[in-house]
Amino acid sequence: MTKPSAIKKVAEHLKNYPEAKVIFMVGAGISTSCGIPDFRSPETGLYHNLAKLNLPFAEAVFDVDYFDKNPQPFYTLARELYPGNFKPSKFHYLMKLFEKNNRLQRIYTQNIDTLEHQALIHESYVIEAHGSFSRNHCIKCSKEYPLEKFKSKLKIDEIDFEDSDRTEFDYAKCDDCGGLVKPAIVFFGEGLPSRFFDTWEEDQEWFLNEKEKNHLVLIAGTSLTVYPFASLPEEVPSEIRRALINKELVGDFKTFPRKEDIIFHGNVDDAARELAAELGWLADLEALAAEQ
Ligand code: CNA
Repeated sequence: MTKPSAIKKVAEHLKNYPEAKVIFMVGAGISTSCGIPDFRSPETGLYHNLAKLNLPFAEAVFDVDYFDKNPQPFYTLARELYPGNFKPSKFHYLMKLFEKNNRLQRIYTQNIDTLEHQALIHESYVIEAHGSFSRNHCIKCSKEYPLEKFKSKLKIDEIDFEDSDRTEFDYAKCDDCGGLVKPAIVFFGEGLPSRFFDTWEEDQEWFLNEKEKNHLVLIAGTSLTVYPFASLPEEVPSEIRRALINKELVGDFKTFPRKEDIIFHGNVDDAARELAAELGWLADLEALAAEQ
């Protein structure tokens, strides 16, 4: 008898426990098929491509002090990543189907591309742990800066992808104090939104109060290297089953694997198709992907 594939195991769990819901914890790997590079994939990752921006170190693009001195690399990157340029992946639509079928508890995302929103997942389910482009503030006095005005500074309509690192920008500056303005994306050294911590606390209690329902945590498309997000999987109570869908083995799945962990080594969209098929949602998945 052949062993069931990892995705079949996830499907079996969800079929065996019809009241079980899923908490997703996701990262840049669920958006690479949309054309948005992740950070760390060799050759194609953003950090590889940032070399052309002459940064002193790759992470400087998300460093407030560096941004204050030279906002050009962040503007270049923000213009490429800005919401509206990309469509959700099959994996985003799979998460939408978990919502539609009343099997979704939460999505913790490290992504700043707002593709969960574009896949029409209700905002109450989505925790944008690293912020988003939906608001902008002065880095000196915190005064809010109008969204459309900031977008116009990025010159999104004038993208010349051939020469995207050469554009001179007219940087957005605060009307009150003249400080530089940046989107509400969490830079290195900045705190995560309080909603991230508050909701995770609630969800941990929810797990414990409803243990017998056998809820599931599904972690996908992340290298689990950016903290505190990367510690979420190890904080999942030991009674709750975890599954990893990723091209490589990462984080707590590597260092402290649990006996019941389910590991799918591969592409998130392939996993999405297989899981949708197992759960009888494939036609819905194809329809959602075709709509956009
Ligand atoms: P990362 O460190 O780049 O890791 C991505 C992980 O996903 C790696 O383990 C890859 O092997 C894996 N992966 C990539 N593509 C696929 C695929 N198609 N199928 C399966 N696995 C895949 O990214 P993390 O999200 O872990 O790092 C956190 C950073 C990345 C956050 O601060 C984000 O803001 C930041 N980021 C976000 C975006 C976005 O919003 N789309 C893009 C790039 C970086």
